[in-house]
Parts: sequence; structure tokens; C-alpha cells
Amino acid sequence: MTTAPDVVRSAYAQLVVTDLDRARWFWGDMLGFHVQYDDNSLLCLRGTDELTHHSLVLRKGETAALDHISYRVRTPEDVDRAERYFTALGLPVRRVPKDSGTPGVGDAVRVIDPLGFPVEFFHDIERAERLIQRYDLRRGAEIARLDHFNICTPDIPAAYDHYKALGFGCSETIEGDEHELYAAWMYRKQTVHDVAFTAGAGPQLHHVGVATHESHQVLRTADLFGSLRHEHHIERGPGRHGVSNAFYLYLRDPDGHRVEIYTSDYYTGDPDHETYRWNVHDDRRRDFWGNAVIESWYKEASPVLDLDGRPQPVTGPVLDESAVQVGADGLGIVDPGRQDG
Ligand code: 4SX
Ligand code: FE2
Ligand code: CA
Repeated sequence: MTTAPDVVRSAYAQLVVTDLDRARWFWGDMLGFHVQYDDNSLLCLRGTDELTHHSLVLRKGETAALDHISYRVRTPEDVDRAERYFTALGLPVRRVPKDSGTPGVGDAVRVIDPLGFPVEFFHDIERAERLIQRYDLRRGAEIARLDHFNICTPDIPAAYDHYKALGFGCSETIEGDEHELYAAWMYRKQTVHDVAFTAGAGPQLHHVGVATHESHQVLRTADLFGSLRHEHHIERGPGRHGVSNAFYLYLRDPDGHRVEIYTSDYYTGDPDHETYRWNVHDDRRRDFWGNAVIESWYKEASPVLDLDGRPQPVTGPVLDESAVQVGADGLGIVDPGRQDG
């Protein structure tokens, strides 16, 4: 068995957008990402707390898609380990030397993982000026940092097995009565997740999750979109998740890419941290207040590219969580302790 690379954290996502000016407005002016690099074909963005070059890259292209997700690994040798690991799995692997890939990133390896996703592993990245206390530069949602990727894949157990083998822990799951897996949240850094899986046609990108410090920033984001008559960008929330306990808001960017504004999940770093399992019939699992999840959230996602920039074909899901009925009438579980009439 080849040794898996030691992954530190989810580091950045590179998205293809069709209009950089509109993307600059959405991600920069509205979400408050700091522009670290802009050459009119590529934008590198980072949150107020991030000390490395970027956590989001927007590349101008013809069709909106995910170019790749990227994980930082612990040492330069872990980049070589990633190359050997995915080569041994018989998957497409490509070295991307410094200065030939994404600005700011050193030597990297890009692969198509067993789930069909374009994934990069790197160690070296340019450091960036500390903006943590530049309150004068904050605007919009005041995004602090990237938190996670959420990906659609038809086979959740296969996704779980792949990330388990890469050394990821599992913080929470959604399961059926026979423990069939509908969704799972997995981490390397000490939070609820670096990556989560949504059962759906895949490989597709479901969303990028970005963190604020406080729930008022999530509410203010929704208010800003409303005030500017851009409420159509709001897809789901604000609300409190059951899974993760985070406060959330989902938006769609001008190309339809979904982003989650996310705050206040919990620490998972103890070595004996246990997986918390939600039943798919528990109406609090995805919104702790029981608010329904809009259909588009389950059904729509961004296509992903292969290593040559062509769209990857998708396969339909095995389980469809959106079709699960909660309670006899589908409207919610009746409190078993409640006496009607
Ligand atoms: O909808 S869920 O409560 O299951 C959920 C979705 C929890 C955490 C997330 O980051 C997410 O995207
Ligand atoms: Fe999320
Ligand atoms: Ca809406």
C-alpha cells in the first residue's frame, strides 16, 4: 500500500466564471473577499483572516464550472506522496510545477480522484499581508476564511471510503433506518468538515462554504442582497443547521455557483471524537428549526472539469434524500408526547 499524503486542510477552490466584473462585484463587494491578484483573466481572493495567497480563484471562461478543489499538505514530500498514491490507484495524475499553475502556489499535483473530481495537492504557497485587524478594509459579509467544499456524488459510501483512506475523520452523517448513508461530513482540520458529500448526480460541485466570525454577519449579508434588489441570489436560509450546528445562508453567484456563508460550528480535534448520526426522517437534520429545504438545493450543482478542462460526464444518484418523506403527511414528525384534541 502506498502511503497517503498528510492533508492539512481544504485550501482553495478554482471556479470558472463567465464574467469577471460580475464575479468581482459578488465575491469582492458583496461577500467582502480581499482581491490579492487580478490580471483580468484570473482573480485570486482571500478572507480577512487568511495568511496565504488565496482561498478562492475565479478564472474567466466560456462555461461556468469547477476547475479544481485544492488541499494543502503538510510537507513538500506529501506532494510526492499524493503523486504516488493516485498513480497507484490507476487514476489521471499531473505534476503542476511552480509558475505554471495557479499564481502564488508552488509545486503541485493534480489528479482525478476516484469520485471523478479534479483535486490538487500542494504544500508551498505565498504568504500574504496580515489583514486580521484591518477593520477599515472590511465590507459586505466580511468573510474570514474558506471553511469547506461540498460535493455531489452518486455513491456516498464510496466517497466516505476514499476520504477515510486519505486520513479524514467523520464528524456527522445522515442515515436511513438501515444505516444507508445519505450524506457525510469529513475533516482534517479541527472543525466539522473540510469536505461533505450530498447524494446527487456527480461528480458536481454542490457549494463552497466560507466562514464569518458571527451570525450577525450572515444576517447582514441577506439584508444587503435584499436592499440592493439582488434577493434572487438568496437560495436557502438564513437558518441554523442540525448537522454541524452552524448558522447559514446559501447564495448563488452570477454564474449559479453556490456559496454558503457559515459560522459557529464546533471543535472536533480530540483523538476519540465520535461521529454523530442523524436519521434521515429527523426534520431538524438540515435545518434545526424544521424549515423545508428548497428543491433546487438538492437538485442543482456546478459541473466539474477534467485535467484538460473538458466537462466531466455525470452519473445519477443511488439515494434521493429530497424524496424522503418526513412523517406520515410529509410535513413533519408529530411530537410523540403531544396530546391532540
Ligand atoms: O443541511 S445540513 O444541515 O445537513 C448542512 C449543510 C450542514 C452543514 C453544512 O455545511 C451544509 O452545507
Ligand atoms: Fe456547507
Ligand atoms: Ca430566492
